[in-house]
Amino acid sequence: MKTLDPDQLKTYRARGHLTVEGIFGEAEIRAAIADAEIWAKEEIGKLDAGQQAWYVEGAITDRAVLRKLDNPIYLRPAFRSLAANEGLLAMVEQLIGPSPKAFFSQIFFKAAGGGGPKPVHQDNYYFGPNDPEGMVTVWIALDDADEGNGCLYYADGSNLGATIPHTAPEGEPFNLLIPDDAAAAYEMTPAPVPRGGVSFHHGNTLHQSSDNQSDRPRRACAIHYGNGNVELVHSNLSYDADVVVSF
Ligand SMILES: O=C(O)CCC(=O)C(=O)O
Repeated sequence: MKTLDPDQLKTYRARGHLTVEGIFGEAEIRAAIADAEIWAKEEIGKLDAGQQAWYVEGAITDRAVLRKLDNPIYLRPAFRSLAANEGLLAMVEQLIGPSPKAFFSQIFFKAAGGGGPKPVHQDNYYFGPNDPEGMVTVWIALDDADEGNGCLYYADGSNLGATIPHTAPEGEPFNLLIPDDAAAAYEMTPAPVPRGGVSFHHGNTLHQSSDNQSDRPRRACAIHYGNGNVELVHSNLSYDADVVVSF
């Protein structure tokens, strides 16, 4: 089984993120995408007005397009099997310690032709773990993600700093972000990831993604793991303890 080598661990500790290509094979990725698309069709009609504001991208075309779906690891076997991948879990344990549990997971659809941006933020501000070193986000590229279709951008080394106060735009209490003047102090570096690869990021690492103006989707699955001792003690959004999956 492939694990992270000392250089990769050093890179992660210094920059707060690390890209590893080829963790998942084409068959697993295809199965996950097929399931995500079926699930999205089922869910989009069920959303009430409040949920639509958060989950639907209104402006792309006259057709509503889902922005994201929550908790695929808990709800969908195709995604649970990605999260349970033995090699992936070994890497997660190298980064945060033993007995990982997935607190939350999300599929981001970032549709072709206008899938919206995600502003600069730190995942630890959202989750509020008792141990900031104990959380890692595993961001699985379901499509090739690059600067053209809205890959992630990171502020290298921001994992070594503290969490910064976030604010939420009027009417979007869920969209916690670093205000523009504070975010402008950081240089953001693109982190392209080929389909089937993973970008790991530390909970304090500042990151963002731009909109997708290409004609290619940029679908991804983010899994937020903590080690076995992590508890979310001061989270700024509410997370359901019943959907935590331990590995
Ligand atoms: O995929 C995106 O555009 C945002 C992902 C993100 O913020 C995360 O995985 O923490």
